Amino acid sequence: MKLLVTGGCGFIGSNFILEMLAEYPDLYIVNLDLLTYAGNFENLQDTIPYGDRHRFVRGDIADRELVDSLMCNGIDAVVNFAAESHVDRSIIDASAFVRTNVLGTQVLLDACRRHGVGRFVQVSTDEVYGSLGPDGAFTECHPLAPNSPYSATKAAADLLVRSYHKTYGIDAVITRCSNNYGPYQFPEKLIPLMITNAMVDAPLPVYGDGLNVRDWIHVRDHCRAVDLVLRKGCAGSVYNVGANSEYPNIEIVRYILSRLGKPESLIRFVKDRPGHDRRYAMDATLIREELGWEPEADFESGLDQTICWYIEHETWWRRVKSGEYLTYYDTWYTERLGGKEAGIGRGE
Ligand code: NAD
Ligand code: TDX
Repeated sequence: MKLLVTGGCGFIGSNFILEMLAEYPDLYIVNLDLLTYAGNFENLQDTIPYGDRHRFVRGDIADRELVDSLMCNGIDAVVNFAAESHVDRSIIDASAFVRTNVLGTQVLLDACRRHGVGRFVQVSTDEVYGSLGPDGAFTECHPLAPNSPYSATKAAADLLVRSYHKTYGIDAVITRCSNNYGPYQFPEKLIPLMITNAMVDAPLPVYGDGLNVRDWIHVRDHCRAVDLVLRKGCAGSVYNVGANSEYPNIEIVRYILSRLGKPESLIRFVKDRPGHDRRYAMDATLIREELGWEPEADFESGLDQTICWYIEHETWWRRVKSGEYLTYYDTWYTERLGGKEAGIGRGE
């Protein structure tokens, strides 16, 4: 099988490629990634032993010519991880989100159509459903009600995928997963941001009252779900993915501090994220019952392993937390934390 994986140098894409190469000796992967601020070729160092079974192409999923040239070389299936993925950045400027998440998906779908690609997997998110009250969980039938520019572009992409299936008969499937954690996550997201800030005694910015709830899943469990959907999912279906692991943000932040032996005085309750969804929770009954998927990681030990990974990979995240990251950190956190404190978070 020859698979085109987009966004394979990001957090989930790189974990997926490594898992897939190890699992399937007959699999060849073309990895199309633009290497934006979030893409890091270092994440794929462990693919070296796999030789030509992993081929990296630097480029844009919205570049029609390039995508066409890759697809005309006998691609059997596409897994689309490539995206602008951070809600806060989409609040600062949504332009790149519209280009990559919406236009990029359309370009990939058009190329699949032209070249008769057998299967298209769109990696989407629980955020397309909007926000939940204190009870219940999102099923695949929940109406789409995205609240951030990020989630609006992901929802738009999902609708394009649906329409290409209905209109042109493209064999497409959508996964919608809850919040991932694990190795190689970019330290702008809650868990790696809190771990890496705490490690250098920088303040930990918690939005609002810290009681927003997220439903956490280990990245490897998400990757196994995407693999199952790729191989066995029913064309035209949506599959929710989640591990029934809901926690308020503040509980996670306190847990990280206790594991690192750092004081809770590092916590700062800061101005909330605009449009901040209160709670996400996924009902993953369909993928469990239809495809037999089960999450393996338990949250506490998965988080402990993740904390250890960031302790052991300090060179990795220190390199990542430089350059463009500093500009972003200043733009988003300076006012929230006060100039001097933001400086500590950027490593001064
Ligand atoms: P990430 O930001 O870590 O990685 C995104 C990757 O896409 C990067 O390697 C980047 O270089 C690449 N990319 C961006 N624009 C591109 C373009 N125009 N052309 C080619 N490559 C481009 O994101 P992630 O957390 O790994 O998320 C991967 C996918 O999973 C996204 O589609 C996201 O919406 C979805 N998702 C993420 C989570 C989560 O908790 N992180 C949860 C559910 C769904
Ligand atoms: O500094 C922070 N302080 C804080 O309180 C950051 C960065 C986050 N938070 C809160 C906001 C959320 O309630 O933590 C929670 C998690 O935030 P993020 O890590 O930014 O994730 P979220 O907005 O929930 O979106 C994530 O899950 C769904 C991914 O980034 C998306 O790509 C995915 O689609």
